Amino acid sequence: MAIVGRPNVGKSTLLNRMLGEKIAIVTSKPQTTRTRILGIIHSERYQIVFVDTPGIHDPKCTLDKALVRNAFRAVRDCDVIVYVCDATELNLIQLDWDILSGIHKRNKAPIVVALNKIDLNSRINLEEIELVFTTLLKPKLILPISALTGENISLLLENIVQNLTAGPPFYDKDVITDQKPFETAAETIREKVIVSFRQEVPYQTAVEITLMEPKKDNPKILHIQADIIVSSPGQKAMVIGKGGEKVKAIGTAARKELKEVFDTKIFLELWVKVRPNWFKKDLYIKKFGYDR
Ligand SMILES: Nc1nc2c(ncn2[C@@H]2O[C@H](COP(=O)(O)OP(=O)(O)O)[C@@H](O)[C@H]2O)c(=O)[nH]1
Ligand SMILES: [Mg+2]
Repeated sequence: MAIVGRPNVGKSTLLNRMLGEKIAIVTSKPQTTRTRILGIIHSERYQIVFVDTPGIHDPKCTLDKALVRNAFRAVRDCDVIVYVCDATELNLIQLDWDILSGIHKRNKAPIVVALNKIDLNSRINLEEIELVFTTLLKPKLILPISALTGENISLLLENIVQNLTAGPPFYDKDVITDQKPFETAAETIREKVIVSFRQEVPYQTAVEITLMEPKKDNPKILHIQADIIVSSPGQKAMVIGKGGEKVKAIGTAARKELKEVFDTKIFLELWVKVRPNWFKKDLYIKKFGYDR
């Protein structure tokens, strides 16, 4: 089943909430998620494979196009679609409807609409929203939820389970994501960069892990080397900061979280590198793993 919707509506938060673990990075900025991320829920009765997707929007550059492509790819082969909209942005509901129609053309799987962030807007007129969606598509359910507080999440999960098609389990019980350790490391570092900056830096940053192995002289410590890729010398100066302050803070925050994630001491080395306009170049988008 796939989680889709516009950027910043709370898709990754919902995935993490349903899994009870942080799999996908979450920030307050749109276009944080770049690839499809799998999360797997195991229970006695079922196994649900969730796909978190980048937000669907009007793509402006090569990277954006790849992100929207990744989202639609995930939609193509799933058996339930959870469409997330934002209860604080109901003025954009027409846009949601357009996207949902586009999805429906690609896949006729049952649709569950999750109206997220109701903790911020409890005075919604559900009937009005139902009217917008049911004129053409017939969603199985429109459910107000809060991914942040957990409201109605178990109800949502129940409805998803009811609409799943039965099949043999695909994954072992201890597998909860298809993200590889080096990808998790790169995403964790990228999250720390994104939250440290406004405007262009977050969208024009990539993280590439260049080394990840137990330290030679002390195998209990995981040695991670990563390049923070930016698209201009100005951005490089910003990410490094005065006297290296900024990159140091990013490193500290990332190391702290990576220690929890990998449950071991981390030796983290960060390098800031410029690849002019990398986000407009297919070669780099592929190299950094953002087109899949
Ligand atoms: N108040 C509130 N904020 C939320 C909720 N769900 C997500 N957010 C916030 O919305 C922002 C975007 O969330 P994210 O999961 O990254 O959105 P995505 O781009 O759709 O994956 C973050 O700042 C989240 O903390 C919710 O139910 N209530
Ligand atoms: Mg996301």
